[in-house]
Amino acid sequence: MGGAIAKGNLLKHCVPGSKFESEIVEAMQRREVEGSSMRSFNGIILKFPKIEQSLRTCKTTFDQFDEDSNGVLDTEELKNCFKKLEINFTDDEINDLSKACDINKNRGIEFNEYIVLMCIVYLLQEQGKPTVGLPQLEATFETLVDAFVFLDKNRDGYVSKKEMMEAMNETSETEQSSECLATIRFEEMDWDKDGTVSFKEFLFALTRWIGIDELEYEQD
Ligand SMILES: [Ca+2]
Ligand SMILES: [Ca+2]
Ligand SMILES: [Ca+2]
Repeated sequence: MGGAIAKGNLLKHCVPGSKFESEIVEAMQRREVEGSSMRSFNGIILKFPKIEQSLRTCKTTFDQFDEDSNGVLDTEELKNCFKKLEINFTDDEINDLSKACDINKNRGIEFNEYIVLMCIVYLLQEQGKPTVGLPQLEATFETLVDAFVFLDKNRDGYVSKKEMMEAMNETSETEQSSECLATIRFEEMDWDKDGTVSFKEFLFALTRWIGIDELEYEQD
């Protein structure tokens, strides 16, 4: 008895994360071959105001896609959004993406989740192809990808605490204070507390750092 019963469960255990998560890691690793134009962690922080400005301008497009104005994009609204932006994702892929980015698991994709989702779409699209249909936004997404590449020293698609320390030590004169700060920053990013920071976690932390997640929605 018992030999064949557990087959389905066994299979599940063999899959590392979702298919989608591993695609993000693979796309990041391909991009990492090109290296980063960033030279320091401070260099990334100095870009925050510009990143914030650019991301806030796409709140208008988000609101247009939010057809029933309830502050979130449900799957149907997201599908229409992809159609309008001419992003070629299958319905299944849109569902997976939506699930992966609906981090607080509520009713749909909020504005900060939309930013993360679009940046992941940008990363996953083949290079040289028009991606999210908004050139200024694409430049910002490239900056975010570039920043992650800078942090991921061993190019495995994840940022470890050691890599975060390394990145922050490169610019700081006082090693101890930067080590403490690196720990704080790392813990802010490692949302699921598994000891590594994925690109998705990095993006969510960034929307918090620049205050994008604090945008209020006018709702009844
Ligand atoms: Ca909606
Ligand atoms: Ca790494
Ligand atoms: Ca993590």
